[in-house]
Amino acid sequence: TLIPIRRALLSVSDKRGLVELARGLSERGVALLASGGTRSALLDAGISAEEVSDFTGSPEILGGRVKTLHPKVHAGILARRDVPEDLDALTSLGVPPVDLVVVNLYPFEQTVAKPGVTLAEAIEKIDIGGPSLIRAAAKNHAFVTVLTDPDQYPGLLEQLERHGGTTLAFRRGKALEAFRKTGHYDRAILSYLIGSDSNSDSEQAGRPESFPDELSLRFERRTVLRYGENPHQRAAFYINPGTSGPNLATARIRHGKELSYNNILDLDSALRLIRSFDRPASCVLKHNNPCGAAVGTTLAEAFERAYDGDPVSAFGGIVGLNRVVDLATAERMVTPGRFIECIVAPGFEPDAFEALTTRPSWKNSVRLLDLGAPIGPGSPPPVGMDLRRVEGGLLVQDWDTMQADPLAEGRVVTKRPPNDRELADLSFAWKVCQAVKSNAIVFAAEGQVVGVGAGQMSRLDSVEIASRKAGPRAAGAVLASDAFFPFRDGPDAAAAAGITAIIQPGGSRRDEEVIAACDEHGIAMVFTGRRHFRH
Ligand code: 93A
Repeated sequence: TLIPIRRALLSVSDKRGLVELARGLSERGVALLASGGTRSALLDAGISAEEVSDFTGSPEILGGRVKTLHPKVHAGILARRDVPEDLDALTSLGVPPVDLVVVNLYPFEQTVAKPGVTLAEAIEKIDIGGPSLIRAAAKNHAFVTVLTDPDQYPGLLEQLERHGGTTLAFRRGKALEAFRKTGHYDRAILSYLIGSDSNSDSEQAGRPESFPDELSLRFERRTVLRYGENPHQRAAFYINPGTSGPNLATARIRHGKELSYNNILDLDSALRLIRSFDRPASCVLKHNNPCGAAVGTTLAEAFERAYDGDPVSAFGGIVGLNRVVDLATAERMVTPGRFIECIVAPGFEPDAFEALTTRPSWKNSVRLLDLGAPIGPGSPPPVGMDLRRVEGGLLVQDWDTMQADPLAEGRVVTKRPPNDRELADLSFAWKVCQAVKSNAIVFAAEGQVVGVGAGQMSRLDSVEIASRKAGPRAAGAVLASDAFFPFRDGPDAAAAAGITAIIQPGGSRRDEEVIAACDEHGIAMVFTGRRHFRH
């Protein structure tokens, strides 16, 4: 599998390292072939190379649009060295095999990143010959070596020094890199062209027909994770580079071990929950559902009441906060008997950071994630769209966002309207409910979650779980439901637990029956007209 290199084709835009590489190849007796600009650069350095146009007998034409696109060039790269017919074809063309292809592409991304670049300028930077050379060499990597980046040059010279040729493992590695590069290059062209499309009809925007055929958002691998949801699953975390937060790409770990797959999922839900609140707010996540959430006059109070909502479940939870963590809040977190796995917040005061990272029982296990940006209803909306993998495909939808004031669009449907205290709690519970898995039921009182029923197949079961969690605290509390009640049994169970007001989207065939049940129980009910399923 060791292949010596006798002839190399060089065609590079980025001329870094070119001269050193060419000199190294020349010294080892490799014949060099180069496109116009590349050859000039070599001649300037005193290295001789044959010009591609002399090799093919065809001059560069169309202002350089066609310079290496020639059967002689591609035959020399693509011929299988173990197929006699391929070798015969080379002989009859009078073409020697090319064993090494060194290409880097027109700088498309750098060009379109410049302000004021025109479409025509961008299009001229779409490299055609370069990717063809790269893909041909990568396809034939059983015999041919392809280099696509100056950083790879020293490695090649080392191979030649050590083995007198390239190993299959080396060629295969570079071929993978090559296809990664050309794939990335085409995606960059596509995103640019989608972004610069001035024909998009504004009336069409948002209609399913106006969805792009391909998704243009870029994903870049941030880290390989230890494992996925379970230890037998491999996993990695990909981010959208260049976004402005607050999100998990802009957030930075300030302390603690690396995040796990499940940590990241929980942190995402924590951010979704706290971003709905203006007032100091905090939540505790377990298995991607909030077991506690609260607002307060201070952050310390909000945290205390969030943790206290269900202190048994909260142990080992993920805590989200929408204010910079101060010492008072940190001290409540490190209270003996409490344990938190991750804390995400817009920042940490130095004394709070100190308190959270020096306690012996804590410092090795807690992870502190700094959002580096404020979070709340005024934060920039999430970028791109919500993507979710299914076997054989991908589901794409808009992010489920929360209205700044859900009550503003709501309508009271019962005889008794909610009082001011109930209104405040309904708004609070509705915002929390958006972050709970369906069927979602949230009981809340005085800006504190007192019971949650999550992920049940029957809405009634969720009500019963929430009321069991709340116990006596359900008396006088309000209820939020992420979707309509299909029957009156849910409100009946809520009334039995002591619930005095309900917020839900409405829209059931049996709305009348459900409203009548609430009127019977003296419950005040608001329809929001907006559903927040979360699966
Ligand atoms: O315009 S092209 O797509 N037509 C070609 O046939 C072609 N062959 C190589 N651009 C082409 N290239 C690119 O030219 C290479 O990918 C490289 O980026 C650049 C090197 O040109 P020069 O050697 O003239 O500086």
